[in-house]
Amino acid sequence: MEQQARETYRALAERLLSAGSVCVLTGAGVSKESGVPTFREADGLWNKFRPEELANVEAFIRNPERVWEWYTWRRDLMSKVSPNPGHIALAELEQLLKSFTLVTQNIDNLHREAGSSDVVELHGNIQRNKCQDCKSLFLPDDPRAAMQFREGELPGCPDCGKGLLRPDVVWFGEMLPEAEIQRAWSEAEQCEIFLSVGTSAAVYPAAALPQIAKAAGAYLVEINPDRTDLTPLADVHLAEPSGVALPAIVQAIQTLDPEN
Ligand code: BJW
Repeated sequence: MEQQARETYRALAERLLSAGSVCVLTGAGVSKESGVPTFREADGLWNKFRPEELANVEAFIRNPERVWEWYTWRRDLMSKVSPNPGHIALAELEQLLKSFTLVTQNIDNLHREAGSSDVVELHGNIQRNKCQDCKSLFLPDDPRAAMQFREGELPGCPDCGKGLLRPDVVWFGEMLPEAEIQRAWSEAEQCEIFLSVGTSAAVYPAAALPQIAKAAGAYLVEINPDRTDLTPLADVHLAEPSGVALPAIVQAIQTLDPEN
């Protein structure tokens, strides 16, 4: 690492160690190095598939088989990948810092698999199902529910007996889970440092969180190899993959504070 980059990471490590509270928002870019595709990059999902046919309720009502086929493919893909050094570094930061909140837009469960114990999932989790009608939730190991879609066999809700099960993810036009968005909002408002990592910051309300943090006086750090609409607002833009930048931050903290 060059001297100037080393100095940037050292200065950030000092700020993080002395901060009262740190809030991190992650997006699809954090899981890219694990092999999970992003959405809006040239090779992203929304350049191959139409969100209006797959990620909204009307599409599910019109053609549940098509939506289930797509989510079964993605569930299968996500079940085969592992956390990368970026996920692991975030789990380490939870241990190293005084007060640390991890908010994610990702549905892939990789933050938990990496060891993060407290993850605020804004867009749900692909491992769970929920009933489209009565909203009952079903965990992957629930013995009552036929959790998987098989061709010609749409899973029905064992609670209400009427609705279709669907993946417990947030589609366009749907509200985010109330407790999660409220917690993320209040952490963004009161944190001293906000890190926006691997997200295009294009989808609201998640994209408002770094803006809220900055407006409330937080030091804003963006980690993304590319520029986004957020970049001009950021106090520091680390133009690196998160699997490089986040472990470098952890290493800089450990160098400053060898007890950890
Ligand atoms: C790396 C990297 C590496 C690459 N390291 N980085 C007009 C204005 C404002 C808002 C709206 C509007 N029209 C409609 C809306 C609302 C809408 C919205 O925001 N739309 C925008 C697109 C304009 N939002 C909603 O509908 C939300 N609900 C809502 O607002 O409710 C209130 C309401 C109710 C009724 C009517 C209207 C409003 C719900 C949003 C749900 C989003 N759902 C998805 C799918 C989830 C399930 C699934 O996965 O199938 O969530 S869409 C998709 O986008 C997914 C993601 O979580 C989300 C964000 O994407 P993310 O994570 O930022 O990924 P990318 O691909 O965009 O970016 C990746 C980044 O990584 C890139 O920048 C790379 O450079 C970077 N990168 N490698 C670090 N190694």
